[in-house]
Amino acid sequence: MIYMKSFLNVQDLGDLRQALAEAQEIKEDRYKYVELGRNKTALLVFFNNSLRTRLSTQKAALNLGMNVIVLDVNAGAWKLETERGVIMDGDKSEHLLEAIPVMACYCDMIGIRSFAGLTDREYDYAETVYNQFVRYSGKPVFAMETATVHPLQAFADLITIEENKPTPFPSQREGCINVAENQSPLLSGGGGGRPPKVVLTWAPHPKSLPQAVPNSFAEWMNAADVDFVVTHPEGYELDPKFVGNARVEYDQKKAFEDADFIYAKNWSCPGVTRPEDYGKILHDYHTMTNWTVDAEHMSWTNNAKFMHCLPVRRNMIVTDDVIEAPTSLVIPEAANREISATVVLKRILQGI
Ligand code: AN0
Ligand code: CP
Repeated sequence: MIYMKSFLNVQDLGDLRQALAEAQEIKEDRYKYVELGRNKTALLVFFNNSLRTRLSTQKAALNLGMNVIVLDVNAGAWKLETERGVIMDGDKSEHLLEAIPVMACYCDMIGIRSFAGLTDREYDYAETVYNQFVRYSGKPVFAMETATVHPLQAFADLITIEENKPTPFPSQREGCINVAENQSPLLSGGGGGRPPKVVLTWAPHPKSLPQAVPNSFAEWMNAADVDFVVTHPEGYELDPKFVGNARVEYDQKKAFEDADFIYAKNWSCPGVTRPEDYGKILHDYHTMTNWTVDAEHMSWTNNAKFMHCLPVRRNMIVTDDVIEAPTSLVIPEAANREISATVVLKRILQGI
């Protein structure tokens, strides 16, 4: 069992099968550890908007018997300066370097949502804001989407894929001797059928969005037992730190062939192959609508399930019919955010 002081990357959770077993345990009884968090307080700090992360992480803390404080930095707190050395004569009244140790006085762990600025790649990819919380709070810290990662989302996505992957083909099942009859759905299939084919596809969007969701999704899929393919227009190559040796296929149709899961997401230029364009939209989105996931795209797949982390812009990322189809997993995926957060906060509590 790995006790966590920081939750940012997939390695922070240790063995993924163990983590999935814990997710299954929480799913069977989400209040199993309700005594663990008694008189412990989680502080959730939001520098950016949120619906799912805000609600599911609060619910997770309540499942564990904790108290929760939510701080919306832009709605009532002093505006915070995050860079050291600046003369603070603008609209920012307080520096993060005082605010962090003060916030840490009132809680036992801190969750942080702080999106990429998308102007300074080095600043974003150094996780400058998150790391200041780690360094100056002295408390366990976890990411609720930081500049480059969204691990609570990726963990929920992995749980969702495990729960919905196709059952092994009969011939393979016969040949399989490793899968116990009573094995949990979250862990089944390991010794049996082929790994599911999971495709991360870029899709158009009118605004510049961070790379945190695709970065974490790629990182987690690389660590999981799946056949993982990434597809996007040229110029949107993800950072090698996250995409690793994953297969990249620029032809979206080819990528979709035989897919069991289509995971759609927009992201702005990661600045890997085009450093000067970091954080930018590379083409007018009106010219990229052939990347929108519609019924024809889904017809290229192996009756794939559709996934998106939400919030999603309909008829931009995905058409109404695809997101409303029985093969759409967007709601169970969001529901699993409560499960992933409960496992992560439980691990942190066990280490305090
Ligand atoms: C954010 C993003 O793309 O990172 C949050 C996703 C969970 N999305 C938007 O800002 C629309
Ligand atoms: N998927 C996700 O993190 O949603 P929110 O931005 O609403 O929290």
